[in-house]
Amino acid sequence: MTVPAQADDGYRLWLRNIAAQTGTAQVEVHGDSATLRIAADELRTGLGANAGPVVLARANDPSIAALRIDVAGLGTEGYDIRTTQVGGRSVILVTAGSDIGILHGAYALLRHARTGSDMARIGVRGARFGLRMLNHWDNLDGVVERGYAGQSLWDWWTLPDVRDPRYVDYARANAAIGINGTVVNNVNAKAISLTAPYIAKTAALADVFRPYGIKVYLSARFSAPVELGGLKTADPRDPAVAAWWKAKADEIYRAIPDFGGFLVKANSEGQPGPRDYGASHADGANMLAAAVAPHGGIVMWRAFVYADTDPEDRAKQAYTEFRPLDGKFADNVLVQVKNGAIDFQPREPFHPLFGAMPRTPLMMEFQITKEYLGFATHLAYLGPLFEEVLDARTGVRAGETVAAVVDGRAQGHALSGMAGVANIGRDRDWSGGTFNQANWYAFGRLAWDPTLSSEAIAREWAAQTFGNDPVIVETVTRMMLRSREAVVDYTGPLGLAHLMATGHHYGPGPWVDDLQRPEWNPVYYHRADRNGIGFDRTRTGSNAVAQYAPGVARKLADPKTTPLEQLLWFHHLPWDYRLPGGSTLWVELVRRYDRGVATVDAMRRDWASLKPRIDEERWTKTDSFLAIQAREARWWRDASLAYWMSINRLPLPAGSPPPEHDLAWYKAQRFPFAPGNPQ
Ligand code: GCW
Repeated sequence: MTVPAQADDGYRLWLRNIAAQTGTAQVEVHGDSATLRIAADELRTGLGANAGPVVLARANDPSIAALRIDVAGLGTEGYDIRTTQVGGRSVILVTAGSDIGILHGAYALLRHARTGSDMARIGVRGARFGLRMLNHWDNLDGVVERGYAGQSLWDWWTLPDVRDPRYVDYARANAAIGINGTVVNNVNAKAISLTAPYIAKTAALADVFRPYGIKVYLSARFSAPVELGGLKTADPRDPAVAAWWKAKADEIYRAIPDFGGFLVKANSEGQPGPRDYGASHADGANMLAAAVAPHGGIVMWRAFVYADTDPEDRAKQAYTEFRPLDGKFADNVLVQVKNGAIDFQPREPFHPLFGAMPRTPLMMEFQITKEYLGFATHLAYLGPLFEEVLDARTGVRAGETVAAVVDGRAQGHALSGMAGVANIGRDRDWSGGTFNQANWYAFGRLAWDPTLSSEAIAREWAAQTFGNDPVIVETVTRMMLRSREAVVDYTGPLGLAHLMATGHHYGPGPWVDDLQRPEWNPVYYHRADRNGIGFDRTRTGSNAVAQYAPGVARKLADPKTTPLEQLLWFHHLPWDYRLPGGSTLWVELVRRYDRGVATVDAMRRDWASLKPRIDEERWTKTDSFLAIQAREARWWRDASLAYWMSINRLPLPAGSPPPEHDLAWYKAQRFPFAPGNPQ
């Protein structure tokens, strides 16, 4: 019987050391820098004495130059790890073209030690995406929009004087999974972030992150020249506006010489932008890009736009607006596109812009925080969601995947990247629950290497988080791999989406039909009536399918060739529509709701079986969370079915239990202080 892991509050994330029991490793460093010192310290304390000796040296260091290790193909952050002879003895050599590359190599070595995998298999690794970025939706008052792990980690009030040691631990955790950038303030930005006192605060964070290879970026409020500069306009074509931004960029770079650049949410959900002046998104992005270009900065311009005045299917609007701008963006601009065309739903087809703007680097935006997947309490491992999108075939060029579009090499783009909306807060365990840490982890690992499987990532995370006990790793991995599909099943199966309650987005609200903007209402998305359900996005409806490449569009235009998982996303079908297996749409819908509930029950049983093997604190918290999830999965299922039945008047298939309450009860539920919804 394995001894249960020691007391653990989850603070250490994937950096739990095994060295305590076995002494420290022998590590020899050639050269000196803050980064190399970190790499050496991490290995000394993190590797057991049985490992090593380890040598850290740049490939051109005289001590190893004779080995002629070719690091040219590794990029500025990649590494080479090998067992070889240095100075007459056999060592594990971690080398790279840069100190940051060596640091990434050191973390890779630690990961292999902690997961018990074969050192010989580490080899040579370069990052596939250049920008691997967290987006913090953190407000300056400490509230995190869609954050469920407590207050913002950044204590803006005491910065820049107080450099909370947690900032260092944040950088360590991120560097260990390859993250190299962080946007520290919300995309719903306040101009005050660009004032001198706040620049100084951000500069303090940048100082802490720098040796870990992590750059800081800021969300920029487009109207800042008016709000801070007293100008009459923020029109990007106005020379005074451009000059204001240029001076602002110069000011920022004086404080933060390696400042990364700006992220912008423009003309979306009430944010100001170039469209306010009749200028295009390209005009806006290029004006900002010109301000940061002399310093090597970049602009990430979000494509998440939909207008309240536009009657077009919301799923089509970003494509309609951005595709004509392909080729019009400056070289240091990336267009940041959410994984799907609506909004981080538990499942969405990949965004049709991927593949459709070959002359523009497109940055992937995922949501790591679980706004639509049960907040912090539901166990939903997002690895399979990320993987599904990255692996999707665009149909534009032979074999092209979304990951290949984002990587941009085929198009010769110098920039590439992936952003994840962070799930990090001041909670002791950072992410509001142990399993949420896995989503942060999986995001980082896939941004480094999108060919990794979500299963492999789950395994390595489980081993580092709970210890390398095969029973734990097997059971935890099984729970994780089923979990996201369970959420899809009990919240919106068969391609249904956007059925949540208003504002806070907590719990079901498929009946909501009274919000000001049509596309804010769940009824807009499911279109259920007496006869059928689903959004017709074929030629007879919004024709959103035509935004995909012809081969993909053809498949999606026919319900028979549309994957069941996306059926009602693209089609409005009768309740008695026959599915390939022979059952009706209604029966299959109910079956999936039931399956979602049953999967959560199975996850609970799995977790219960691990009680003797997992430390008390983390076991109990997850156990309580699973109890919440089991209750809320039933609530989602029951409320949704009560509502669908009020519309279609169909009975439940035999064996499927009736909803616990009547529809009026579900409609009457209110959640005034649900988290993550800034007031
Ligand atoms: O998912 C929606 C969220 C908003 C968010 C917006 C966005 C930051 O509900 O809270 O605003 O997306 O991505 O801009």
